[in-house]
Amino acid sequence: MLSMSTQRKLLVTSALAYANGSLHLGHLVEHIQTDIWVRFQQAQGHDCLAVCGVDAHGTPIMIKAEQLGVNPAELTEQYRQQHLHDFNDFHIHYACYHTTHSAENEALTQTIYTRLQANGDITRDQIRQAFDPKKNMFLPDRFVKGECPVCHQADQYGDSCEHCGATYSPLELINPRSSLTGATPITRESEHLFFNLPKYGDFLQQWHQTGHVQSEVANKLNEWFTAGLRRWDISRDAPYFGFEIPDETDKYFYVWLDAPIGYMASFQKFCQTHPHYDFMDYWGPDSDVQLYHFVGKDIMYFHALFWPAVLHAAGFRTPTAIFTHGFLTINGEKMSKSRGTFIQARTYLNHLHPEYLRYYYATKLTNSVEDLDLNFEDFSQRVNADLVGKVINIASRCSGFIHKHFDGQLSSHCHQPDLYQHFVDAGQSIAQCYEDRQYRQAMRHIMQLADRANQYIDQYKPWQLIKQTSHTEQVQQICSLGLNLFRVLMIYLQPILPHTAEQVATFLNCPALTWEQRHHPLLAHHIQPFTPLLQRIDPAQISAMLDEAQSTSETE
Ligand code: B3M
Ligand code: ZN
Repeated sequence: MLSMSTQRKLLVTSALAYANGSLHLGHLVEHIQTDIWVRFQQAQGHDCLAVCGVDAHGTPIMIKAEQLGVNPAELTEQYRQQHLHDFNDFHIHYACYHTTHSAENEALTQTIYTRLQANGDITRDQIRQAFDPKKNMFLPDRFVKGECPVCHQADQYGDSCEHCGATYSPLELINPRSSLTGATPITRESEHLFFNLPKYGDFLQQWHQTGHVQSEVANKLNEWFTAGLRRWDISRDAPYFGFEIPDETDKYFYVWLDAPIGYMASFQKFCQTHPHYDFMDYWGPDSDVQLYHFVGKDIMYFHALFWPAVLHAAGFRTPTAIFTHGFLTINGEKMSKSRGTFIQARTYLNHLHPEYLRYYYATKLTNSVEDLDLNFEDFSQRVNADLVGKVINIASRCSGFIHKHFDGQLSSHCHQPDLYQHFVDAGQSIAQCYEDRQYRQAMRHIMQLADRANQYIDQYKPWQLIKQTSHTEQVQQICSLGLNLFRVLMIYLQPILPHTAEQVATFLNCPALTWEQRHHPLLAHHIQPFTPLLQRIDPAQISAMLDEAQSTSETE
């Protein structure tokens, strides 16, 4: 175990998914990336917690609840439960998976807003917006559609054109219409509240230049500084599903103000049942806890600009770092319902082992913002060749001899101490790859070790040696070392394959597979009978999943 002086305290988050839809394989890129990193930190002996939850507010959720004839709070709670079930089955663990529609989040949002007001950071201004006269509500940009004012492509959203990339205001669309009622929107003025983001420009530039964001993100953020920071509109008019702004009439906090505060609320909810964790120890201005947010590149803007400025202005600590990742593509393209590649988490779980996807994503994930592609042929090939053919195969090749000829007893002698030490020493660089979120590199290194273990078994051929009674003891030593090398590999794969790692600890009748355990080989040790741990993927499983995805998309 680490000494208390080197033990780190970490709080890690994933983005709060909107509570108006099921989790899909795209969401899982981030949640698996986060869970692997958290499990790695825990395997190192650090006090590392992950919190998350659902993002419950905003117009889309309000509209969906209305269309379904249910209360938005009930709808978001149903999705929160569904997400939790999916996470559980993917072995993704959050210390608390809360909701932004909570008393904790409302109180924290009000505290932060009151402090921003006290700083003089909140101002008021009239703005002109698209208003649906039939629905009697202001329309968010994505609820107005029309002809792009630049390339004249029809049926474009009110904020940007998917055809030519132009950005504009909904009021500039040609022949605009409300996507809620089809009505032609009118322009109406209303008073909005703004956060003085430009006041924190110098703080943010300094924050970006001191390692809190990846370099490619810092470069992107520079573009926004060059364009000039603008005050941030943090209010929305009724009707809206969110928190009412104190001392205002029919005005609500914009969903993106209270959404990241949801990280704080989720941790506060956790503290309510874990009294030895102190909220201000983690979120106070002098906190020495390391706070990391994993986010997708589409929402890096909110997490690297608004969020640190709001935290700093309100007198709370700022994040240690924002870890930004790319998007998932399937067979080289965006997930698409029409192409049958919009795959929900539950659809995958109905047909395939969750740790296959955890492993496959790990073989693709780096600490850059580049996208990662899921190709199902490659997916099957990698899982079958690497996990089943290389790693699990070591155990199945060796355990038979140990049970059939040695009654489950491992040798008291390490056949090749240098080879075992080589595996132990690799733990340093593999740990660094995990720490740096270079999972692809870590998987390559681990599979190289698996090749080395299989070469060792092939070199000594226990299946031939066992036929010569004079070599019986050597067979026990060779297979015992094979199983100890397998155990070290599973220690390194534990963050990826947590459930299989637990099964291996049971099979090898040993303590949980932590990093430190690799220094203690199992000698003169009794093991349990080997049970098949991971099976090869059958192509029929993939096609059954894709058929279900297609039919799910058609019925939605
Ligand atoms: N709900 C967008 C998304 O689902 C938004 C994230 C909030 S994180 C505070 O990716
Ligand atoms: Zn256009």
